[in-house]
Amino acid sequence: MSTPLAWPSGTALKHFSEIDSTNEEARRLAVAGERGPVWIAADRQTAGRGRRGRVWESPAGNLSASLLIAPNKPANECAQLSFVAAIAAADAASSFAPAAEIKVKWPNDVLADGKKLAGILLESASGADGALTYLAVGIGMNLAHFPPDTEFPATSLTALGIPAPLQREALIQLAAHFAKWYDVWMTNGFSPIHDAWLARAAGLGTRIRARLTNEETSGVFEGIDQTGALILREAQGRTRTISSGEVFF
Ligand code: BT5
Repeated sequence: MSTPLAWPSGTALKHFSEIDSTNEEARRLAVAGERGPVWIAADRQTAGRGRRGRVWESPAGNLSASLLIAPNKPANECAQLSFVAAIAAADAASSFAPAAEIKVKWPNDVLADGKKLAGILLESASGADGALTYLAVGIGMNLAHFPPDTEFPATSLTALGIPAPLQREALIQLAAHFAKWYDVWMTNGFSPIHDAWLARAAGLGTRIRARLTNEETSGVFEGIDQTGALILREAQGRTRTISSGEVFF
């Protein structure tokens, strides 16, 4: 398949040189009635966020962007879009770093040569009927810089020896790949996304450590189920599915 380079038709773009968080801007736009699709990109974020209130370092030179959409699907199905985003970000990264080993790490990070290159944060709000009023798919990719002191080691395209693409070029790749995989998901559901994600999964079949809310466990990473939960074979062959947590190899 040739690399899609075109900006997805019908999708708007809002660019900021500096913003608190592109996910926060998506929320503000949604509150004001905007339903997208619109990509919100910033050269740098002053309050970039990760999951569970963690900080996402977003200096100028990296890619910080969020897609605001309102898929007409239930919230639990929309959560699958974090896997769509991970595959899209991995494909975009591969287009710039064809020689690097680009993998996805559960639940939705992108690794380059075993280190974190990109992170994904989905945020949404639902109406009284339970349907999503908006979804923000936030993606940060380390084009030029990475923080040196993270719990899980990080990297950037520059650190891999690749001249960092301009943020605009990286965003076009990301938006194009996301649109391609979003269409696959809309048309055929999660199954092809599940397969595409597993084909890129880091640590599959190896022993991993999983940190859950109140405990840590370890076992063999056997795959993900049809909801995206991680399947872990613990000692004594007991299989467990984990729907949220952190994993370490
Ligand atoms: C994530 O969280 O990986 C989700 C990151 C999402 C960022 C995008 S940027 C556009 C949009 N707007 C936002 O405000 N956010 C989204 P998590 O898995 O919780 O990882 C956070 C952890 O990764 C931190 O606690 C650090 O240890 C580490 N970290 C922080 N900045 C990093 C970076 N630039 N590269 C690699 N690791 C980083």
